[in-house]
Amino acid sequence: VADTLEARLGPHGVLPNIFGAGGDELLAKVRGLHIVACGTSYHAGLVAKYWIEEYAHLPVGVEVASEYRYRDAVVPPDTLFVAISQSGETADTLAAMRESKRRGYLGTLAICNVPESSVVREADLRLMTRAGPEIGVASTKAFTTQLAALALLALQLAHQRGLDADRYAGLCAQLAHLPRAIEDALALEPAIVALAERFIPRQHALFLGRGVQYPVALEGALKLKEISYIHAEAYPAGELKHGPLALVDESMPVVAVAPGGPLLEKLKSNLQEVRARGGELIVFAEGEAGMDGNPARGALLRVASGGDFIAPAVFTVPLQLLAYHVAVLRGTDVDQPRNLAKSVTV
Ligand code: F1P
Repeated sequence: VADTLEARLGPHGVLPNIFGAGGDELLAKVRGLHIVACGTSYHAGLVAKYWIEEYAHLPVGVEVASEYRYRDAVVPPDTLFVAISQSGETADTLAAMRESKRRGYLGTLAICNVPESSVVREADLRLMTRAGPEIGVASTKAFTTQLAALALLALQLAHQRGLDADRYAGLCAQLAHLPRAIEDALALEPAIVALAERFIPRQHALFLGRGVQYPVALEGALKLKEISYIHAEAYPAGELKHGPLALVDESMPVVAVAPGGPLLEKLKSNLQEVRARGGELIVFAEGEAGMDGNPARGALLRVASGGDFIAPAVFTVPLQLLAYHVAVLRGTDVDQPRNLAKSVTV
């Protein structure tokens, strides 16, 4: 993540033309974005939607690439097509980008880790994530570096659209702090090893998030599925009562990723619903969120978010560590999960 930000985020904000020659001019014309990606990269796109809509007030659509090209997407004027891909060779993402060229977008932007990849070569603008080689099949540093790159995009768009200067400076300072905040999150590892034990006898787990932490819950559930083979699903916590609550009993671990701001109170009341049904709550939170009244059953892991803007990238790390340690304890191959390929090129 430090490499992703280096020479791109200066003391006064995002540096000029980090998206390529003419990039700033093109971004200044953008009136909306369509983000298309697969798997983990799709979850990064969902986080970017929250950021760009909140800070730049631009509408953002996010879609899995495997669906995008098989439907007639409506493309409003001056929409930017954004492809996110670690490998830059994922067949669905590449095909979606090629299809986008027939659909009248303002231009295409690739957020990618491999400079010589097809997605990068064919895009008008590009921002390399500089994650280095991904050894494992399941994306981990690919995701956090994609978030860092997308945060730069959100800041640039917001700045161009007149975001208040103090707020812009505050968000830039948070982003500059992200590498350090991730180091602090990595230091939670011993506590996470202890948490992982709770999942060993389990076959299922629910992940809950709210706001920008909902895509982080999706990513946490995906990591657990991919490398430990525990069936995990993620929901926005407010959706619990619309179905998934029926699954909750004392054998269901429920992992909650607490948001900052007013949504925290909303999450707490959602967690009461889980507690009332005997579910085992495992809460990742900045403070005491959701654990008041019942510390006996469940666990609280305190994460220093470094601020609401960078919180999704920071909270991802303990969830990745959780999936990793559950997989190690269950004896699965964390680098090469069964049935999966690093790059899905067909
Ligand atoms: C997309 C992806 C990864 C996942 C796995 C299969 O790849 O779904 O997120 O971890 O490796 O492919 P990419 O387009 O980001 O390379």
